[in-house]
Amino acid sequence: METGLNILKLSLCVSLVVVGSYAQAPAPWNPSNGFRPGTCDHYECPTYKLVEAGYGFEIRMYDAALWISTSPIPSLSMTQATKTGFRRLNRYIEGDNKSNVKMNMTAPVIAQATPGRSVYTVSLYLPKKNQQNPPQADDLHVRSTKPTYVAVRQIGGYVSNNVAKDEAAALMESLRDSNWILPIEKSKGKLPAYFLAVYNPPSHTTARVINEIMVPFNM
Ligand SMILES: *[C@@H]1O[C@H](CO)[C@@H](O)[C@H](O)[C@H]1NC(C)=O
Ligand SMILES: CC(=O)N[C@H]1CO[C@H](CO)[C@@H](O)[C@@H]1O
Repeated sequence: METGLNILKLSLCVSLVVVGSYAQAPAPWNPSNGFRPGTCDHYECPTYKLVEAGYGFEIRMYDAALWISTSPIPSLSMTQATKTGFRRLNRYIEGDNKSNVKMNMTAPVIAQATPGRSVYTVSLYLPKKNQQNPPQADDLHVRSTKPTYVAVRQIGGYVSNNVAKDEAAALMESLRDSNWILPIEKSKGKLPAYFLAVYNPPSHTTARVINEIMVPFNM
């Protein structure tokens, strides 16, 4: 009896470990439905044209945009750095800036990994209304981006550092046989390896979690 119970406990443990590791593995390559993240129905998001809804990936062409960015945040965890950065950007949006201007919250919050270093830059899209004259802040930078191609993979659930890395690898794998892989490979080194885009603010616990891995590239 005692032994039977222990075996039961052990098999329960093993199956939990197996379920746990399945939950970490990237989802299979489903055909992209080309839908915009739902958060963008309620918050202003950077605009783009859908170029291709592929199998496991989406190619988008983002319009030129203006962003407010933190300085590089040293952290061992991309998720932690994103939270720290978001807190500062949220204060900026709420009026903690040199012009004391309050803005509307936007989405997504974007974390950019720096290859080979444990530092992350966290950025938030500036509302169109405030792009003409973005308020300055001592410790934040206004950055502009040119129109950019981006390969995207949508992911649900909590994103740890390892999930972000695995999903970025899965995105690249799904692009392997497409015409996009050549320009992506050619852009490597000139552009950051990947971004993590987080669409639901930390205060939204009920909304379905959608995050995106983004690989920018030039044509
Ligand atoms: C926020 O967005 C609403 C709706 O678009 C707009 O009416 C309002 O003026 C905006 N507020 C600010 C502070 O920009
Ligand atoms: C970081 C920064 O510049 N913060 C300023 C933003 O605006 C408020 C209100 O004017 C100032 O008190 C902050 O110092």
